[in-house]
Amino acid sequence: MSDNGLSDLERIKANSRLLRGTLVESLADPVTGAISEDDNKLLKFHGSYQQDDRDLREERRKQKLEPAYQFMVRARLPGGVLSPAQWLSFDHIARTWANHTLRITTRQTFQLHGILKHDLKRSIAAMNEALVSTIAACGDVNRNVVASANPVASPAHRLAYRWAERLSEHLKPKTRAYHEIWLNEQRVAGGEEESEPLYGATYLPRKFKIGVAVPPTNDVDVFAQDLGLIAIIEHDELLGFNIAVGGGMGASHGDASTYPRLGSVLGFVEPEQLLRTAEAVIEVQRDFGDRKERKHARLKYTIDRMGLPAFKVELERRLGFRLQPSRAYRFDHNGDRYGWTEGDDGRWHLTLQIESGRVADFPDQPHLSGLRAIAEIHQGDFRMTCNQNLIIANVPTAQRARVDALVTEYKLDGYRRLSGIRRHAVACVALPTCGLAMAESERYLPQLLPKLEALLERHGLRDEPILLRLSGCPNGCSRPYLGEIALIGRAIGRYDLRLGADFAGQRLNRIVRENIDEAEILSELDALFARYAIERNEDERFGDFLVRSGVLTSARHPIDVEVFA
Ligand code: SRM
Ligand code: SF4
Repeated sequence: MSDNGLSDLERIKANSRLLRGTLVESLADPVTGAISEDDNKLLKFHGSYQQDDRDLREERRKQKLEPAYQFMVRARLPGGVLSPAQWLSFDHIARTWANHTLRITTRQTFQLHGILKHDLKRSIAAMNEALVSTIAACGDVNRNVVASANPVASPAHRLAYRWAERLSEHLKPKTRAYHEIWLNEQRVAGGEEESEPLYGATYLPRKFKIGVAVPPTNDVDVFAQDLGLIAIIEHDELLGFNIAVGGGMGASHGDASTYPRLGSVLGFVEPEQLLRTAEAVIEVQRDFGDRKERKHARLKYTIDRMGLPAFKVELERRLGFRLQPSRAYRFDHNGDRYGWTEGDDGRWHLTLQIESGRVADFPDQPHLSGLRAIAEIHQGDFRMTCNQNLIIANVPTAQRARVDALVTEYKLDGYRRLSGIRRHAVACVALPTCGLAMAESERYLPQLLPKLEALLERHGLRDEPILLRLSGCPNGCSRPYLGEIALIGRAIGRYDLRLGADFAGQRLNRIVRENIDEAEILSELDALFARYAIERNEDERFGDFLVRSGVLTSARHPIDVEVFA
């Protein structure tokens, strides 16, 4: 903490000359594979994290070597859309400088892992050559704006996606630091006068996330966003958006002052009011957010401290207009629809399941090569989903058979045989790259799923859709507090079991058992599956059953979406 009580990061941001710090010097230092601690923090704003391979940590320590430093790079792809040419560029970067995998994230973009310091600049430059930036993919700014992954069911869906793109662009930091550091832009005379009109020199107190959902699909988990936008569409016309504020997942074990929170629906705005409304929400957070304690700095805590009515008054004061009452909407599901669907314009979209979003050449499953082969012939685009899956989108009818043949050849056709729980399983990255992981997640999912499937099968529930979310720690990158079943890592092999969210992302789950191992998890779930199979009402989802049947007791914080207006 600095002398004035502000968090250290506030000092680093203030002294950074709009995110420059000494990144150029740190990157050039040949003595270490790492960069300086302060630059490390600034690097996030540029879309990259310094990590080290945790599988190798102990061995390298014994050998008195520095940790195996490497960098993760996250792209900024609003709405998760990229062209085949861009796919091929990412594929090339992954195979040349990263760990030969592409990782689709829960915010529908790519992460590349395992890039060494001396390859970082050329990797980021190569992404920019493909017209994809990484600026503000991480850091205390507005991040990649997510949008429902099928924006082509009607012209209004297409418009909702365009708004995600516009928001992302509009709220981007204005500093030229990124261009200077990664793209060799020369600093222009008078550059000292450069400013950040929206963010100011210290940017936001914490990360900020926006998502656009198109009911009835809540595939983006709109209530987990700092600013959730619910598209209101009538007769194929986009009327505007309900806005939900203060969603967020992150919490810390054993600290009740941190908690997941669902966004509160505050009102409705018309499309032409949207950019200004998003800016004003960000301004309130910028000016009222906690800059002393980063644990309490997200918008959700700002709102809970101010109170929702006071937050709304402050927001409307800045806007100079009143929000309209929120409009009726209905979400009925989360998750992705696998297989082929036809768009309004006669083009086709194929949703593939990508387990934990990891695109790699696995033994017997050459997915990275397969998607490269598809990108080479594909005439439409690719769309990543917030459930870490992939849509081969906008395929002309004449090309469907060709795509299908490649999907089969490269064993990307697993989506045809998925159990209900596998269709809806999401796991965060966790070990070995995530520095905050307490337990396995992505690497545990393939072991856990067959065991859960065996239990479900035994109770006749194989095809029952159930939202399963795994996170290696309580930060909640797989949005586990919205899982009908969720495991949250405590230590290697040990998890908190949470149950009872709904299927549409509108109710948080509750903690049922703390710090248990796999045997206890399976035995707990076995008993509940048995009851569910016998006692459920027709079409009743697992999470809803657990709540109705009284299996779950009450929660500390509100667990349902609050509609304030
Ligand atoms: Fe996350 C931190 C991975 C979505 C909440 N997240 C991290 C870091 C960068 C670890 C770190 O700080 O050192 C992880 C890097 C792991 C690695 O090795 O790649 C990481 N988060 C991810 C991804 C890749 C998970 C995935 O498996 O797909 C997702 C990337 C999203 C993107 O493309 O931008 C990812 N993270 C999320 C989400 C889900 C979402 O946004 O919809 C959340 C919960 C929503 C929220 O923000 O409240 C989330 N990540 C966090 C937090 C907790 C924030 C908080 O308010 O407490 C942290 C830790 C932090 O910020 O201090 C974190
Ligand atoms: Fe890492 Fe925790 Fe996020 Fe998983 S939930 S990626 S373990 S920070």
